[in-house]
Amino acid sequence: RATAYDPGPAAESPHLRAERVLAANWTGTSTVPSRGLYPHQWSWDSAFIAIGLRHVSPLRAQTELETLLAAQWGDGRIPHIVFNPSVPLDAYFPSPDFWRSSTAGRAAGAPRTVQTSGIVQPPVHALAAWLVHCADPGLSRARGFLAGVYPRLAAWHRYLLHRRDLGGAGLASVVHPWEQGMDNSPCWDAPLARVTPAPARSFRRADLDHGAPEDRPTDLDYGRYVRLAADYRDRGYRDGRHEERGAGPGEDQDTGPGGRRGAAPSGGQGAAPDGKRGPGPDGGHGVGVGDFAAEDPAFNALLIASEHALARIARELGATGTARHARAERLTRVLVERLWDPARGMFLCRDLRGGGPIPERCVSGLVPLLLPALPHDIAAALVRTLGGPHFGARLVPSYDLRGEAFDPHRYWRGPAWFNTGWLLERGLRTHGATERADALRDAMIDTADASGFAEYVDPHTGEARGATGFGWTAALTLDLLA
Ligand code: 9WN
Repeated sequence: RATAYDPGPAAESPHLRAERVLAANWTGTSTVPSRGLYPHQWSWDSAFIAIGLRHVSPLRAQTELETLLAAQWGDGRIPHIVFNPSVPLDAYFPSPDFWRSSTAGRAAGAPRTVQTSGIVQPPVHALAAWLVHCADPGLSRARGFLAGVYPRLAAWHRYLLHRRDLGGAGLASVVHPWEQGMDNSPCWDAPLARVTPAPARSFRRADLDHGAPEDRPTDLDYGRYVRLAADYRDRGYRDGRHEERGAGPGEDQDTGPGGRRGAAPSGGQGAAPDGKRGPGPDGGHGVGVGDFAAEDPAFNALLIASEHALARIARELGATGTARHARAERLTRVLVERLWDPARGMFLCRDLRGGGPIPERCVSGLVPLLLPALPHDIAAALVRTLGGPHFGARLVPSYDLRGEAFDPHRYWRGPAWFNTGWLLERGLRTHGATERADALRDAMIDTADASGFAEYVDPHTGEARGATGFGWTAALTLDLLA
């Protein structure tokens, strides 16, 4: 009932509605992406959620990241899902009994007490940690937030840059479409076509209890996701190329006070004595190597952005951060050399299992706009591509508006998502396209609120698809409003 102090719904703002979503999705130690569809903690969701949550409660935002990092594996990987033991097993597939992290992942240092998946997601975490710190440096220092997370974030980057350098050029690879986070993107159609799907009767898709089949990946996609994940699990979550020789170079000087190198749970990552990388691309099927391996521009751009953030964190902790900034700049150059496609004016994914560059325009190929050290001509080309015929909608589609596989409703095959929109808004601002950034920000705030904070929307009409009350949509709206 309205009182003098409660003026009622008319006075409610998008800010309050977004806050309410985050409150409803908060479990006490972290935030679920969606109460129905995704009832556990997801890795890159938590990073985006923390970025928004810092405007509501810096303490909750710090806790969000600390909870995730507490489930880190000994080899440095941050698992893509941390399971909530009080949620029934059949609420989400694949469940902990599929991943079997504490047994199958033992050699890789999976935690014993918490159940997780064994794959990873894009490394937004150091960027999130830095932004969360900046929201309330006093609280952060009083709690020792950065000193606590720094060694784990450093071990995470080390894992990606060494164990996951499957192409040998210095970039991190993903070994499953779920790792890149844009599961059924048309970029993955060709590499996935080589994967023999697990039989449909061997698993039950819990996602279809909550999502419309036409908004979700197909059964055939799922068969392939299951096959790849089961194969990786059955290899003990080992990462191939670098496994036998240990994870490489000693470039992590910026540990900062209290930042012990390799302070993540032990997993035996000895540095290669010579500090050099292994031989060039082998396109290979060496020991412990699976059927899917790819270099993705968004995954690597986020790693680079996070490496810049880690440099700032190191500086705050008393080190110089110089080596990390230099590494981020070097990786930016490698990203351009390896994945830039001048003809299309965007970055492409690279299929490491023999296919080379993947000639599909996916939103992932625009995300490097985020990087401050991107050469000017490349940033300018990306801005043009973003406004051109392939991506020029009010909200940025996840895939080429003119592409053969474009579908405005199906997940990562066309709908606009708010995390990629948020990254591109930052990218436009970073490279001086302020009006474009403002227009995108306004469109995202309006659509997020009007759609009930949808998981994704039709890029033309803004119509809600997937889940509503979605964590990162609400969180990033709060950040855009701040
Ligand atoms: C598999 C949680 C996650 C996001 C991903 C998104 C979707 C999961 C699924 O949901 O993936 O990880 O079950 O479809 O594609 O980006 O992190 O929100």
